[in-house]
Amino acid sequence: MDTKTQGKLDALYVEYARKLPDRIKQLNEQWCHIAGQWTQEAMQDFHRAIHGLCGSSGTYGYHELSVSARVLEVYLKKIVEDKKITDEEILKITELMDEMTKIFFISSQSRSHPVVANQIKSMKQNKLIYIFQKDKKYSSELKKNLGSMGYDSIVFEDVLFFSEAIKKTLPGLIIVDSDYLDKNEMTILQQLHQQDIPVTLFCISSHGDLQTRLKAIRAGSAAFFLKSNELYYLTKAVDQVCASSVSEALRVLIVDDSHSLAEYYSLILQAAGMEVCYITNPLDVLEALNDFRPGLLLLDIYMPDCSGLELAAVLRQESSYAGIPIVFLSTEDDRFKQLAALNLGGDDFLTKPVLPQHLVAAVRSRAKRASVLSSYMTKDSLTGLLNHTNVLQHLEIELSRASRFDSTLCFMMIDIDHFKLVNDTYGHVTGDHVLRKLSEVLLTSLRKTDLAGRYGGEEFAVILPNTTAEAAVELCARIRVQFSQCVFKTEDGQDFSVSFSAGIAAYPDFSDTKNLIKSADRALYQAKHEGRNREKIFRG
Ligand code: GH3
Ligand code: MG
Ligand code: MG
Repeated sequence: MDTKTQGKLDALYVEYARKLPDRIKQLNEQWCHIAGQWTQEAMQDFHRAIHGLCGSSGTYGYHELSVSARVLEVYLKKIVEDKKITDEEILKITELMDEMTKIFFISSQSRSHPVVANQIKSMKQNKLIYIFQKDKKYSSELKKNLGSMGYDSIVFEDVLFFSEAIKKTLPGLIIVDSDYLDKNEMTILQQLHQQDIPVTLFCISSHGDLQTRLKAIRAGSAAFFLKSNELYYLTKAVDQVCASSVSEALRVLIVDDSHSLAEYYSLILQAAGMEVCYITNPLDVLEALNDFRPGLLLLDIYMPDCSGLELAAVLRQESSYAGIPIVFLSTEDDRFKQLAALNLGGDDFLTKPVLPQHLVAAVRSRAKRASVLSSYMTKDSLTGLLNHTNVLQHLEIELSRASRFDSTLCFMMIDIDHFKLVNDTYGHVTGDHVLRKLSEVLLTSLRKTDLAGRYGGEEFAVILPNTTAEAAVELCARIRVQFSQCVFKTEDGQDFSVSFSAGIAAYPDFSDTKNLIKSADRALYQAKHEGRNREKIFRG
């Protein structure tokens, strides 16, 4: 973790410690007031305050205080639910308050400053891949492919070098040929697993029989690939596991009414390489979801105005947010409440105080699973780009954002020239290659915020937020030239290349999706009409 993040974390600790004595004092005053003049509302506020103290004090290293606040919190919860209080209960709470205050004064001297820096350092995405493979031709091809996607890989043929390397640097992924699974290497891999070392294992093999597949499973392999299949599928899967430079950093939206905790969590997640935005008012969530487009929501349960559970229920009823994973974060350790939270559409439940490494691991694993699942639903299976429906959905979202921020946006339709001829001359399989190549060129040429989709058979759509018509034309021309320079090979070794035509329309020239699409389509038609291999813009 960089020193800047550590500095900010330190500042949060100092600030928390500075305010804590006052906070304890205020809680005592609050309780004195309630004991003298009981109301249900005042009791709810008090319960919430103790609940907040319980979560935050644990996070900032006041463990004893957190434990004693938890005891008080559980007691208060029952009273809030009963909506009445007896004299004995008042006495008991006074006793628990005194106990907690005493513990605070005794334990604050010995507070442990959690070591955050080192724990998080190892949580960054690991882009190193070890390949265990004897077939030099295959491994060099694989290495090249992975390299083009931003991964470093090292090829091993010998177990000695491999076990030495593993001791020095852990890779993010190991790709092993099934030929190795009978020998010593297997033991090394099993040891990794037994030590709970988070390295994913992929198995590649020349044989797809059940015995080989079982061997792979027993070695802990997460996926199995036939070497005769195209490398495309393997590298795609690698990318899904390791998240490449092309795919966006994980975006997490935190909703927690405590400023200090929300900031603390965001620093931890940022240090682990994620993009984070937090809000402290749950009523701002829809706006934040729209503007920030998170891949995961970290939701505190107890908040004034609207609880995390209610918020989750609302989001689950809205189809555009139904797929977003939710991780609940709360001091709630009541199993039934947790189950209710999961029932309401939560994907996981973390109990405060959460250790930084648990927070990062939970967020990452939930987000990864959701993105694999949703990629099956939202992505085109041949190219991995957005599918037709999703292009339309995203265009809608981006347009409304552009209009709110008074910004520009371009929509681009791309259609491959004479593609029917490519299929007829070289075959459908070669045609599919061309489609995948175009999607690859698109993905590598676009910015993180741009969106590319397969609009139809050999038609592609690109959404370019924050882009003027002139810039879009320039970008399109660059992509077009790059694509037309790609050389394809037929099965009998013949070389050929392919071009495309494109139509562009811009917001605010056209202000709704329907007109934007229609105008881009018209421009495309014009480009075809004028001789293909060109881009046109429709100005109305
Ligand atoms: P133009 O330059 O006017 O666009 O001519 P074209 O031949 O590209 O246009 P047309 O719309 O007549 O043909 C599109 C072809 O795209 C027909 C169809 O077989 C092919 N196609 C559509 N989807 C796929 C696919 O998934 N794989 C392959 N290989 N071909 C596809
Ligand atoms: Mg077409
Ligand atoms: Mg075409």
